[in-house]
Amino acid sequence: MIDTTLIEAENAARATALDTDFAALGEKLDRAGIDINAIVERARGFGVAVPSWGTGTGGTRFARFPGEGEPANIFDKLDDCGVIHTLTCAAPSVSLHIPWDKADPADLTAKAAQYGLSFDAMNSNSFQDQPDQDHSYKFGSLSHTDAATRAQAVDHNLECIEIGQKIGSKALTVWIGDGANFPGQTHMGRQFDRYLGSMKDIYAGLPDDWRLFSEHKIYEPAFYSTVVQDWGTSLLTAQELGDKAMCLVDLGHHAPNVNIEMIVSRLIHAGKLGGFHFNDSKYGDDDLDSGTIDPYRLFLVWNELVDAENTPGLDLSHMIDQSHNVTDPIESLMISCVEIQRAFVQASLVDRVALAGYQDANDALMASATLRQAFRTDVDAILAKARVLDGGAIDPVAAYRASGYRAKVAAARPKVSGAGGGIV
Ligand SMILES: [Mn+2]
Repeated sequence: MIDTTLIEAENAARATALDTDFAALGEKLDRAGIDINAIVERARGFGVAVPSWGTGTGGTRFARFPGEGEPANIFDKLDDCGVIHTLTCAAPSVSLHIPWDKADPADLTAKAAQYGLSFDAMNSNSFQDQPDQDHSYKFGSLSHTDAATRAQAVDHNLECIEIGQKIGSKALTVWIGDGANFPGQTHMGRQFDRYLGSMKDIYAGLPDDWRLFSEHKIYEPAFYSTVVQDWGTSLLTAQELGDKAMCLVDLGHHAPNVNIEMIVSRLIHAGKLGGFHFNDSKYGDDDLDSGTIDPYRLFLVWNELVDAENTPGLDLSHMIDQSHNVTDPIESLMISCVEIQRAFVQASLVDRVALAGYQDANDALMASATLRQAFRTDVDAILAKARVLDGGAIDPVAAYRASGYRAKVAAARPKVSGAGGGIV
């Protein structure tokens, strides 16, 4: 979908500047005892999964303004994911949402293979009703008071596992919209017990080499209480289910100012951190592009992850979960991949021996300065070099715009209606 000669031409125009910047950064890092090429290799080994639903324009509770050439189906979405990975070389997998992305598994794997893509965690959907389903999720799904509704939601999750097995996925993420809008509407204890019962039924159908991710969220669509409202409930769930059950942290699913990096540290301690949904937010679950609102928070999360990367058994799924309302989703996702990779690389520059010394000596000033020194390091040249070595673009957005991809697919894909709201 993106011509390699175009990438080469775009890179040629930027090669000299990159070499100059790379050499200067290499010298600077060398003075700190860091081999820049080793960091480039770390950057090259980094990957984050793109959410299939993120390739379309999202929306708010009020409206959705569709863009030109939006993907009409999962195969269009995979084409868009292929563009993102081709240019950034940092998005080698895709996370699917069922039933939105339901298709013949053989066709899915064939399409993904065209771009060297694989499939990360499957996402189930019991927060909206499908046209052909018997029981409504208006008052809940896995925690519904009605056993038949719960069974329907369990069966849907088992179907997601079945589809995932055919396309090489190894995990299921469960996020439910269940909760309450009013005090007294539900019995919070009995509702949680029903949820756990349903999760146990799903867990019983989980293959041995799979993991089940429990994703917490403080509010929305329920505005008084949600069943899995925070990492404590998520941890309780994962611990009660068993070894294959882990917690997934979505950066936007907390109250403002919550110390998410500390949650990360605690879940690592418990051996229950399984995955991430990256995004950024100002107020709530804003699903804004990663690293665009609070890049330091993203860095601090990565600081914990890099610090713990040699922890036995720690195997994280890195995924994006964003909604793009006013930008071209491909551009937003490319920028997000690069910003998440940037935070990972910056966290890799932290002098951990020095930091531990300052911490042990209670030198608060130098400890925090050690972190900020890594965060302030401009690693653009490392990220660009990593992309070039893997055939990607020095400037992914510029190359994408030069390719005219969006105009090309706009001519081929049907126009999508903007009617109705729609958070995705
Ligand atoms: Mn999420």
